[in-house]
Amino acid sequence: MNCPHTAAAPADRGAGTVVIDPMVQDLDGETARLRDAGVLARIDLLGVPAWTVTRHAEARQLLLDPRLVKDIDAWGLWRSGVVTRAWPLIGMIDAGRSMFTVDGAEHRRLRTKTSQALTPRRLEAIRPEIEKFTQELLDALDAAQGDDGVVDLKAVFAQPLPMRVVGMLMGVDESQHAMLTRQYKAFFSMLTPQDERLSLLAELDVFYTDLVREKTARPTDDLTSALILAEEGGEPLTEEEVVGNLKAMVAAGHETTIGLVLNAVRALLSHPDQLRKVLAGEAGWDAVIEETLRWDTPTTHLLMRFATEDITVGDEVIRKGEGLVVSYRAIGRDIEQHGADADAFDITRPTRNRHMTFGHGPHICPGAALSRVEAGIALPALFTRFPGLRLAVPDEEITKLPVMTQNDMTAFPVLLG
Ligand code: STR
Repeated sequence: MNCPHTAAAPADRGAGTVVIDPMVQDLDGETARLRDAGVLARIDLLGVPAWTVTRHAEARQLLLDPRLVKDIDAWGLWRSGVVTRAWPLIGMIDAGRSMFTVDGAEHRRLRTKTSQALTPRRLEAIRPEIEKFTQELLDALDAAQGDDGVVDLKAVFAQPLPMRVVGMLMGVDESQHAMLTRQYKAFFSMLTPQDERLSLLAELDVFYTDLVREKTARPTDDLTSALILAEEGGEPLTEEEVVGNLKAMVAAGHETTIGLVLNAVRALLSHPDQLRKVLAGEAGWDAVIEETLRWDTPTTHLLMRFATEDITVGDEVIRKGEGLVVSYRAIGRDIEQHGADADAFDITRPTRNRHMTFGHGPHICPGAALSRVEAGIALPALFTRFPGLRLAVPDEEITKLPVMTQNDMTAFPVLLG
């Protein structure tokens, strides 16, 4: 078996294995194949075998199961040296010590301040700033129209907005936003050679470590400074832990929200009857946001958890040491959860709020409320300013970036009307 990224050929993957396409040529077809492969399906990630869970109910249960952990040292293929840092997806798992990679009591210690800073109530305080960024970027959209009137909604609007918001929150200066956008684009792209990915991750570590040292010397009112300062009577986070949380926040905070905003715009433009309902006030923007989160999840697959014991799921057993991916896109299309028409975008669907796109259990997305606030400001502002907004190319011509874990478009060319 051809397996270029690993030190040795992995064990037989069996006939039912779904090979995840690094070029993301047919996301809907792949999602359907995963669903057909079973509640628990075997997948191949660039030559590395893993399990994935494709159903809402079972994922919910597994995400609460303490026998599944984030610690990469619990992964048999890693311990045995079959998977190494040469594997292009390693940065999704071996991302440094942070709330993303630790479980149990230590996880609570790492995460509490971040989740407290991101409650709906606390977020009300930054709403005016998000509104201001949004208005500035709408002006930028207007100004960026080419001679043919075409402008890329991704590059000019959907991408910079979440970067500004998470930058403000974490205290990352605006002069660094373009660099970070470039680095994360290369990090996620499967076209980036692995040695380049590893060196850009090392550069980012230097950047974030410098930032944390600067905030340690001169704390401000951002979340990075708050993470550095000890709780009254409590243990402060180590520098490595602050850096880990900071990079997780910046990576997650900007990448996933791009998808949410763009996918919502795309869904509305391709379902004009539903857009009309929203603009007429017959349905809320919150319904658009929740149905988009369910139907076109920003995260396709979340890597990875490892079994510390054998875990039985229906007829299958995840053996101790094996890896489990959560396939959020397939879970959003689960017909048991959302009905036989789960593949249809319908903002009036009764189950639209009952999706699991932000995960479940201890690691549930701490930024969920923030992303809802961002999309809840950006979407109405965009359609109010440009009521004639439309795609500049046929919808079928929109392509996905070669990113295996995120649902990310290359570009989204629009006419502002
Ligand atoms: C990217 C690389 C890095 O330096 C740190 C992290 C940790 C958080 C991860 C992030 C990663 C990739 C995208 C993730 C994010 C948490 C939420 C986000 C997985 C590995 C999602 O897509 C849900």
